Amino acid sequence: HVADAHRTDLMTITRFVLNEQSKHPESRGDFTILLSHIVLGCKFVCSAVNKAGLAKLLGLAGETNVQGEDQKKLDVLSNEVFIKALVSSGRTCILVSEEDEEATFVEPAKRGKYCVVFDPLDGSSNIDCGVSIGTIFGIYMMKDAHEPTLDDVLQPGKNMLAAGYCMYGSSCTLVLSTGKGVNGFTLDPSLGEFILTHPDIKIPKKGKIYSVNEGNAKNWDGPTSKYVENCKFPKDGSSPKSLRYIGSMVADVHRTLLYGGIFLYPADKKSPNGKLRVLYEVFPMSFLMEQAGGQAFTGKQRALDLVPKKIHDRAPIFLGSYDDVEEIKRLYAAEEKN
Ligand code: P6P
Repeated sequence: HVADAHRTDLMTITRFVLNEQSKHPESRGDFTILLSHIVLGCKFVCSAVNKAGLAKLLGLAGETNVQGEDQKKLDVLSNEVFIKALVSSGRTCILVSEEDEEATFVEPAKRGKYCVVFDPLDGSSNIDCGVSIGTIFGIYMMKDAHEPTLDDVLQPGKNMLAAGYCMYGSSCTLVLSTGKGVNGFTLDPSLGEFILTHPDIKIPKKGKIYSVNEGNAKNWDGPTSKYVENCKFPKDGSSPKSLRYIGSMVADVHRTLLYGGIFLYPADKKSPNGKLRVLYEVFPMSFLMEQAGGQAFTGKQRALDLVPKKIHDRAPIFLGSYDDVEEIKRLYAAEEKN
């Protein structure tokens, strides 16, 4: 029935968000305008990533072009596209990007009330071998109408108004939540529109897959080691879980969201706060997981309750199916007691 709807009643992401926003009588369309600029950035990156394979011929990003000029690397190019799109939307006041050491404060003339945190091209080290990569983003409302400061983006993830990712893989899929569930949209290149293809995504309560970089096992703490051991040698006689690890967060999280299971990037002796960044990796993915009926845990607390101190803070993360994350919470709680 989605195919039929696609044929005649095009539910584009813009229409979908307009419908959702129209339920807020006070909304003036600012959020819809902001989102349409994020969508524009995703369409651009999708096109650039798909051409990346031909880069040598076309002299596109990351290569030297026919004039021998160094083209920008895709992640740098993507960052510039998103910064420009977000500033030109006239709806943002602060931008935090994985690519930029400092936050971008939008000039007063173009300022709006939203703060956007994003990783323009997460997993970009995987581009050359064709593995799916993605853009991850989260949206806060500035704390109150004043001169914007970093405090406006150092908010707990639970304060986010929306979060999402766009995965550049065999198809270009944008997964979004504005706090009322999770919906997935697939880019129809012939229309240049994202069409609703995955309405109201719910993650299975329990999964059969665990997703972690086993290469770090030497450095894991007790609870993580015990949890992974239980995945491989279940004590209750159930069948072992399968290991699936792509090493590109958007791809691993997208599979977890659709198939169920758990994604882990734990702390370890080398990196006591894990590797993944709080604002634009941990928070958006945790927001989506909770909205889809799953949960997200840092080893100490609910991930969305964390209050970042710096814009590039890292945190350990365990996210996915409700029951699977519950299991790791039990192991950390037991460790607390000892
Ligand atoms: P590791 C990619 O570099 C990334 O930031 C995430 O997309 C991915 O989940 C993680 O790092 C992979 O890290 O240490 O397993 O290679």
